[in-house]
Amino acid sequence: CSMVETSLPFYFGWFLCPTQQEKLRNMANEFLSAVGSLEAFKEHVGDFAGEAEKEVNLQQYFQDKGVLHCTTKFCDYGKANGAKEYAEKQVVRESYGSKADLVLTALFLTPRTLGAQVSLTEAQLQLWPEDAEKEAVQSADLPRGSRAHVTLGCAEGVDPVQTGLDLLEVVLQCQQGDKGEHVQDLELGPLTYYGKGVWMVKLSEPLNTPAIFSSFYG
Ligand code: ACK
Repeated sequence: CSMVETSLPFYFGWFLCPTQQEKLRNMANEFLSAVGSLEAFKEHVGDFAGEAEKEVNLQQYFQDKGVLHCTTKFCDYGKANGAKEYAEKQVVRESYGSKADLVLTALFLTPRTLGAQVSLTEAQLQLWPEDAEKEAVQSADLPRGSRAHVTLGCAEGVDPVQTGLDLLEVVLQCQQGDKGEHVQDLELGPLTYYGKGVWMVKLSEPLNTPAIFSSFYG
């Protein structure tokens, strides 16, 4: 009987507590101010604003995308591949509503997205879909969990799914031996330029942030 069938969410993920969201947003703002004021950034500003413009206000460039979270499985209300199987996994059911401590290890910005890199623990990887990385980059063998991120903002007209894809591109670049160009040490940590408007700061003090494993219906 279909009467008790439950509907599937838009996505599953870890949702940051309100105080942690504020803390992370502040950190992201600090990152934007620091990068935006660098001569090195101004030299590459064409990646963001087109050659004609000389300046870009990064705080205005990235638009807020709502509650800060780290997506585990995008379900699209059941339309996404493997959505039902994921929702029915024992570990997903048992973890639903439980707290996790996420470790944020880097902040990055590209002409498309602003995000934080999340380093998942073995236990957290149990909730990570097998094919999350393969689905995005078929041609490479990327470590499980390397797509894990928190979207902090997107350029106008850019969908948040892009944040994880931008992150994977950096991971791929590093895997292929291109470690980028160390620009300087910010207060947050060492800043690297990966070309094409991609900047990443590795946090010298990773941010530990409590989050709740749950789902979003929208
Ligand atoms: O920033 P995100 O991780 O990227 O959080 C949002 C959330 O689901 C709701 O849009 C993510 N998302 C959207 N489409 C996909 C997709 N095809 N694969 C993985 N994540 C997705 C988006």
